[in-house]
Amino acid sequence: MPARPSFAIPDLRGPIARPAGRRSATPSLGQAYRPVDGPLLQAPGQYVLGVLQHGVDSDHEGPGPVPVVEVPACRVAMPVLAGAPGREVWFTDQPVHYGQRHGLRYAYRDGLMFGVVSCPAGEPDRAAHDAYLDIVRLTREHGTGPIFRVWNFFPDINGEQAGLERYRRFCLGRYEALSAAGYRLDADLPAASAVGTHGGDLWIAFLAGRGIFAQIENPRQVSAFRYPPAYGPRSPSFSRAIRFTTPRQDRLFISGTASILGHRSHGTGDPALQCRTTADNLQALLAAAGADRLDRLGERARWKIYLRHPRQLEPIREQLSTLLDPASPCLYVAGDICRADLLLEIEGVVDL
Ligand code: 3EB
Repeated sequence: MPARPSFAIPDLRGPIARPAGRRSATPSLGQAYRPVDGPLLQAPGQYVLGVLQHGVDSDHEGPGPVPVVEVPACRVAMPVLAGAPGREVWFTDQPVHYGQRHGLRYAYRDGLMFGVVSCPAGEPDRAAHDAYLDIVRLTREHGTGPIFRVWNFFPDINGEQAGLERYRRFCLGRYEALSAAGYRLDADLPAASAVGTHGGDLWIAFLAGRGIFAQIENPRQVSAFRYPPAYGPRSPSFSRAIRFTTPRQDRLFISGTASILGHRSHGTGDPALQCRTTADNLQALLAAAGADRLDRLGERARWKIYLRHPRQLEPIREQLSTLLDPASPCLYVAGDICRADLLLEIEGVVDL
């Protein structure tokens, strides 16, 4: 089991891209769950940054349902189970430039970037390391702010490989890349989700932008970047939530949140207890961010719920309908949570 990765680690230390000079205000950022077979945009004056597409059988399948070729789209094999339509669209209020570089597809406008990268997932540590370095390079070249929200998807996340769980290998590569890039654990880490798919490549989607960032940790949970070594040779490099503030908006990006108290999984084998604990964790995080209560956020919140066992959909959905505000859109998808004993994980975006 390597405590260190087998690859060379370049030194990318330096400021997290804050170039001098006059700049335009960061454009506004919008998010919506849209039907897979309908138009991407909802209204005039909206411009698509990118798409997180659930509910495809494989990322190698056919031309697929994303109609606009240059739009960065993360297409992952995670069946849509219920709730809101299965295509998460990120958009802005200014026309964007679409580009492609080192296998990354991105959309960029005035310091704001959404991007997607995929690569073979055979060695998750190396794949994560290289993908994160490419993302850091691209954002620095464009002078965006830091990466503040990341989605990580790859197959067989709980499988063992040469004596180390694939998720822990992924964490190793991500840690080495972000620390080489000068991201400080207790200040700069993005909000994240890391979920297992049913096949295909490693997919990483990210948002980076210029604005004011606040890292928010959960008082009920040990920060993931401080988990003890029992959970892997390098701890998971993410913040529990990032508050992103620009002159035009104030948003809370909530990482995948699960039934963990301190650093321990809680309610192993008990989906009802895991639901309550996860909701309590979300509630504590919202309180730490000064947000309203979970059960009265209405359309100011949008949630995505990852379920390990699709057969547990109905009881979990029924229970969450009493814990989350029914007016908050919820998308349920199938995915493997990155600890083998966890049954669900909930991520969200909240307008403050
Ligand atoms: C946890 O809290 C549960 O490795 O990026 C949730 C969100 C989890 C993100 C990640 C992992 C990650 O440790 C798992």
